This record gives sequence, C-alpha cells and structure tokens, in this order.
Amino acid sequence: MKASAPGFIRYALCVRSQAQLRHGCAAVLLFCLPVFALSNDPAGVGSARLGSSIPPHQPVHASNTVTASLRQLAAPQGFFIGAAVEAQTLRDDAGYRTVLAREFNMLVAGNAMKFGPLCPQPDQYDFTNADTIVAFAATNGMQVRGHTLVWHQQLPLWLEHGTQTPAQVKAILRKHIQTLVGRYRGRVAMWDVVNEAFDDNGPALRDSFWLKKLGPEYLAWAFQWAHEADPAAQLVYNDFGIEGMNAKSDAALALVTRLKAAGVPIHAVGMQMHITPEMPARLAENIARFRTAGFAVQFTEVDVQLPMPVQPTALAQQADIYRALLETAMTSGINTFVMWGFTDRHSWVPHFFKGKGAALPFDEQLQPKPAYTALHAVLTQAPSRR
Ligand code: 9MR
Repeated sequence: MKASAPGFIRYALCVRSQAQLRHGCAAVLLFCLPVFALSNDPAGVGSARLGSSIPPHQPVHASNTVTASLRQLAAPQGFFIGAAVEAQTLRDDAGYRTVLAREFNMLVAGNAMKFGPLCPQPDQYDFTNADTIVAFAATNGMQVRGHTLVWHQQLPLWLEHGTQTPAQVKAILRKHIQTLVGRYRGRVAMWDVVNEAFDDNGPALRDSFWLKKLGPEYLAWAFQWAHEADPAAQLVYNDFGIEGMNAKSDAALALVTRLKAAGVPIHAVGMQMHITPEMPARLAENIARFRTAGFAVQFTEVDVQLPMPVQPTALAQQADIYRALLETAMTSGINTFVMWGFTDRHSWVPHFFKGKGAALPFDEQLQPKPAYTALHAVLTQAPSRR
C-alpha cells in the first residue's frame, strides 16, 4: 500500500501503547569487528562524523554463493545502507545482532529516541535504550540517524494531556531537543528534526499537538535548536507520501524551501518509503527537484509490504521494487538508504496492516530473500554506473 493510499491512515490510528515501547535495562552485548575509516565525506556532513567502517571479511551466503555483505559493497562507494532497530531486540536476539553488524553501516532507533519513550515523567530521561543503540553502532563502525525530535505521536502523556501554556510547551520542546541532541553530539550524524508535519494525504500542515500549541513557527524553532545543540549534525525533514510527485510533496518542497530561504538550518529531506510493490509516481523527477532546491535526499524508512501468506511471485515483485528503489537512489545522488528494520522477524507492518507483512529483505529465519539478492546485485553493479 502506498503511503498516500487511504489504508495508510490506519497506521496513525493504531499507535501501540507506550508501555509496550519501554524496555528494561540489560547489559549490552557488542561486537568487536575490525574496522577502517573512509577518507571521503559521502553524506556531506563532515568526514570525522561520517567516516564509515566495515568489517573486512564477513562473508554472507546468498543464492548459494559466498560474497561480500551489503555494507562491504556500499561503504567504498560512500553509500550508507541502514536499518531501524529496537534496543530490546539487540539485547535479546544474537542472530539479529550478527546480521545487523555484518550487513549495515547505518542504524536508526525505531522507537528509543522518541520523546514519550525517552521521557515518561517531566525531566526524567531514561537513555538506556538509546545508549544501547548508539553504543552498538560505535562498536560496529556504523553511523546513527537520530529519529525523531518533533512528532505528533509517541508524546509523553504528561505533555500530551498536560495543562502547560504555549510558552511552557515552547520551553519544554527546546529543552528536550537540546538535551537529546546535546547528549549525542558527535555520535549521531543526522537527525529527523521534524517528522510528518503534514496531514496524511497533505498538503495542509497537520493539526498536531505542536501546531495547536505553538503555531507553525515550531518548525523553524526545532531546526534552530537542534543546530545550536550540534552544529555539525545534518538536519532532516522526514515524511511519508512525499516520495512521488503529488500535492503533498509539492507542499513539502515549498515548506523546506521557505525555511531554508529564511536562514533556518535544514539540510535534507527524508522520504520514508513505506510502500506496496508499486513505485512512487515519478520518483527520480521528485528527488531531482528537492536536490535542485539545495537539499540532500535520503530514503529513511523503506519497506515493501506484501499480502500474507506470501507467494513466490510476490517476493519476486518485491525484489524488483527494492532493486528499482536502490538503483534510483544511486543514480539520483542519494547516499542514504535506510530500511524500517531488516528482518520479517521484527517489523511494524503485520501489527499495523491486517493481512500484510514480509516487507523486509530478510525472512523470519534471518535468511536473505530475493529482495536481498536484488539489493546486493545493485550494489555490486553500481560502481560501473556511477
Ligand atoms: O516502528 C514504530 C512502531 O514500533 C511504533 O509503534 C510506531 C508508533 O506510531 O512508530 C513506528 O515507527 C514509525 C516512525 O517512527 C515514523 N514513520 C512511520 C513508522 C512506522 O509507523
């Protein structure tokens, strides 16, 4: 289902309880893979920050061949291939950790850096899960995307249902952004500063908690506060349904262009890319117009959901979409391709879309699917095309 299709709205209505998202403490089991640093600056945010690293020899079996992993193919091309992760899963699932460290050179916290899960009581932050993810990334030579500073979902209940005045809400948001970005300064390369500010189907701004309390100025303030807390971080506007040419992406382009022209530190646009096996309309053309306006473009939450039970023809169709997405990214100047998870063992899709699933390139047994083989082939062939 494309993000703009009516059914996608369901996901906004089905927020899991925040209790489900709070995870307990446990020791972090980490890998110690040898690494080397890249000398280029692929994401344009400073080589010290994004000097990527890969394990030198971690072969993977895909299609009965022994070959390099995705990150081993991506890193020399200055490319970041990433996945969203949950800290509890990192702690509990050794197979998950192994595949993650072997295949990816970028991580994003699926939930651990959201305001509600991080700050269940006023001024009481629990960084356990976020720290777990950032430490795993550092140990395994991976970059971290921060997700997300300002969103209408997963807010702390004390705030969402509180009686704070607009001035107090402004001070709370500023403190939150500066606490979080400040803590990970130098360790989180890029932040989704504002997430999903537009209505599900656009083009109007979402009548969110933030818009109601603060008015549209909250958008510029959030970027400014994040920039103050870490001037080297790449700051991103992230949304769904802005992948193709449509009224919502028109509105997003107009917004980020207006902010940039006003001197707001906004550097990139994240296209989430939660889709069905159908390409967004005129994707390359849409990416090009954001880049022409001066923004880096990233694919930030890629998954391609299928009807369940999954059929071989659907897996082949899904592989074609993953192939086309990565090819489009690599031929459009994009260097960040992050999936919303990597294994069907842990994915939001079956929980939010009845009868849908199998959206990621590894199956529930952590075995590579045709989609993995497709990604691998694109990365293998890419140097000759770039
Ligand atoms: O994957 C996240 C899931 O575990 C949460 O329950 C959900 C809450 O709405 O958020 C999911 O992540 C979302 C992301 O933060 C923003 N874009 C859409 C993602 C999938 O819903």
